[in-house]
Amino acid sequence: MRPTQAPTIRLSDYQEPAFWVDTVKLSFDLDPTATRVTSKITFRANETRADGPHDLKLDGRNLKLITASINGNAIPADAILQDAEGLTIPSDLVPQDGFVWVAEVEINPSANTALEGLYMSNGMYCTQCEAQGFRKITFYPDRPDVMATFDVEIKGDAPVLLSNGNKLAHGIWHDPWPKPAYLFALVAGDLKSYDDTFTTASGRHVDLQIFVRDGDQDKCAYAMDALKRSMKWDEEVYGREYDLDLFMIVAVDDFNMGAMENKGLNIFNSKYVLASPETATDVDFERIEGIIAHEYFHNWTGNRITCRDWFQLCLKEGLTVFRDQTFTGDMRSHGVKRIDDVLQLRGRQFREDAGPLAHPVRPEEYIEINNFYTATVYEKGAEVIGMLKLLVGDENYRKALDLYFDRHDGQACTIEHWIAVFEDATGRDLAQFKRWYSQAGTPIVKVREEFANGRYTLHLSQSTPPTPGQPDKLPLVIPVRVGLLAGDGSEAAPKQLLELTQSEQSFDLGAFDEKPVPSILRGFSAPVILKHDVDNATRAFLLAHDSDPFNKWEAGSAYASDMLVDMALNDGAIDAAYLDAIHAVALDDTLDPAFRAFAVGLPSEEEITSAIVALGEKPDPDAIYGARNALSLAMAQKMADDLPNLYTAMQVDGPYSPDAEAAGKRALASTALGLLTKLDGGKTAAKQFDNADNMTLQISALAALIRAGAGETQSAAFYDQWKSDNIVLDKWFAIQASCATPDAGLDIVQQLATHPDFNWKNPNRFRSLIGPFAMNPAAFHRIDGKGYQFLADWLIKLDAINPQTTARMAGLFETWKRYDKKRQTLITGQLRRIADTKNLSKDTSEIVGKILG
Ligand code: 0A1
Ligand code: ZN
Repeated sequence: MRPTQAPTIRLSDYQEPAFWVDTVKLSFDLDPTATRVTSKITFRANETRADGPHDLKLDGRNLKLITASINGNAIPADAILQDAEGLTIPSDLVPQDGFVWVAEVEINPSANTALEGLYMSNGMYCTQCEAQGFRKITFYPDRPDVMATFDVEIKGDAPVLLSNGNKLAHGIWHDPWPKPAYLFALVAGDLKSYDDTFTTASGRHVDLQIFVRDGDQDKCAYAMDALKRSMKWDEEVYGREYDLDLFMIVAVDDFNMGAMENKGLNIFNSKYVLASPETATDVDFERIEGIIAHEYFHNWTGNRITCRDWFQLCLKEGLTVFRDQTFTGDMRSHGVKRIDDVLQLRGRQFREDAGPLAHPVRPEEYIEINNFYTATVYEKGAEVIGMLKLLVGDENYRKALDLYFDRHDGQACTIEHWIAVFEDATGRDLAQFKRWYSQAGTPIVKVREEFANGRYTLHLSQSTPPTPGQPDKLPLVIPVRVGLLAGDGSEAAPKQLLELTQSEQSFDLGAFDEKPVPSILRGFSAPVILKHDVDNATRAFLLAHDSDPFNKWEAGSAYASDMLVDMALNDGAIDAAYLDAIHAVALDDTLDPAFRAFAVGLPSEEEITSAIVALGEKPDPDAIYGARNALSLAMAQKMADDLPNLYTAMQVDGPYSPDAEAAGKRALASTALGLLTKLDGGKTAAKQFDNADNMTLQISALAALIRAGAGETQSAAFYDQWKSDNIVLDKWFAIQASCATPDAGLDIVQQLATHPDFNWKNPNRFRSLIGPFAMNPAAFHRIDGKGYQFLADWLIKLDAINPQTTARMAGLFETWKRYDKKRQTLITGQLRRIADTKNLSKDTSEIVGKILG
């Protein structure tokens, strides 16, 4: 492997800057290929840095420097040391107690295909500055602990000229809240706005605006409603009010991530804003609600209190994800939301934690920070907050958060500050708990039950497997929520929270007449792998009786998973008792349809693969695909008489509404449709497709047909109907790649990659084809290695124009060690080919290097 040239940045090397910044004035003269940016920056000495005199070091990439001055004195060109990463002005030209820096630079937004800094998207100017994009706009100490107020003037022809803060005049903006440069934003273009207002708890009138392309205004109502609900929720649940006169959201089509929380001017990937019943599914509506909330919540957790350095990313992301998850639970159903979140966590974060890219929630080193916007930082980061809340209790959690906002408003903080507010607010020592931030890997908790002399005891042990760079692990504080069920399914004792802090620990749970059935790790109270030998009868019992929705679902899911593993590895048989149990759940009208949809949906091929790997076996993607198909066919046959009724009962009358209840019904109807399609040759699905008046019904019918190896007519009709709507067209690409049968998959995606609408330079379009294909295990892991070659070809091509998205997608190869020798050789061959590519970005080089180990 080619050694990477880029330096490693370490948390232990953190040093405050030599100069702080108080104010920034920016003036933009917009031009698609030659935008001029003038910056006037007031620097102040950092009194704690007595190790001077200090040079002035400013970050800057791809900038053409026109002029620079300090306190009005032009700096001679030969006194400026400039390289690819920035410039240095020697200390003798830098007044050490503070000075005003003025510079003019020229940049080329049209040439910016990496979508970091200032770039063009469909004729509009927009920015992305997190993590280090501001340095592509002008020279600056581009680090989050440097916080300043910003004044911005934008000159350009566009009718809409936006930046952060409050609007003073057309193109003139003032942001009174000191912020790091990564929260800077600018948007200019021919945009239309969808407007509303919000009055905060203390009576501040806030104008709300969502900016979109002309014609898309009628797809903003849901996002606006979600925004208003988020604003209210943050006031009610966290006591946090909005702090400007204006809150704006802009939808852009070319965006590397989901959305960005720039102060007062959130920029969104258009697919997470625009929604109508005809174009967006129930899942899209829920995601839009969650992401709108997430970005809005950052106003306090991220913007008012930001991160001292990028190692502290989880300080804002873990907390903000936790907040958006709670919000969605409050808006919909906590039980169902928890199942969904854990599925994501296991599918993405456990996978990451078990492979070569494993890293702690607070990493200690990186080469490219953009590579650390990971499931571990975000999702495991949120789990850590959830555990903390569970351990200290709801009231103490609120007390600690109040203290956090009081104490640190306007500051750039670390995890140490965060932990300290909990220690100070609760008096609890969190030194051991803090290991969750530094120790990578998913802990394994083993359970042994003992019932002796009428007393019931749980013996728990914990261990965390080694991860790269961390061979030895210490015990963590693991909150284990436990319920005990009596033989009739009732709760035999009040539920308890056990705190597992040692490697091995026993918990005497009291005296009982008969051995209770434990329901362990209720609500998935900690992000661990639970190992507990439970027989199928107990699983069926828990599936029928557990009052905890998560564990009720988990019992059925584990039952199915064990069976599928046995089928895939040993040609094992289908257990009739499972079919009985799941049949009963499917028809149980006392249960929420959304819950039933999760319970009846089988574990994914990815989940079955992980379960096989956990047994130390090699997964065979075809056998897994076959086992899953066989079990769902058996389920369909078992429920044959009831499926049509269930399907009919779950139809929602009246105009489409994305609310949780209607969405839950449609989710169960779609599960039923998937099973029905196995019995009726696609008749019901074809009918649903023809009659669908909303995207949820239309696409679920198409998916069922494609999975059955059919649906060609419908796919063509879908394309014709939606070819001018990019967000829907992405779905068309994705559904064909993800639902393709193993044999057909590669041909289909190869053909789609030559489709005139496969505009691969657009990250959404690229992801919509390449991602779902690589997550379709039996199609991707073809034994001839052509799936791997396809992915590698596209990663190499994309890296030349967009390193960030390429690096993220290179992570699709992270599981190569799970597979047999032949596949391992094929995958590593492709990884080496990528690594050896000339001028490979440091983003992709870091990821591929780590995956290869
Ligand atoms: N902070 C944003 C996501 C985001 C992160 C990185 C980006 O570029 C590297 C862009 C956006 C969020 O959490 O929503
Ligand atoms: Zn975020």
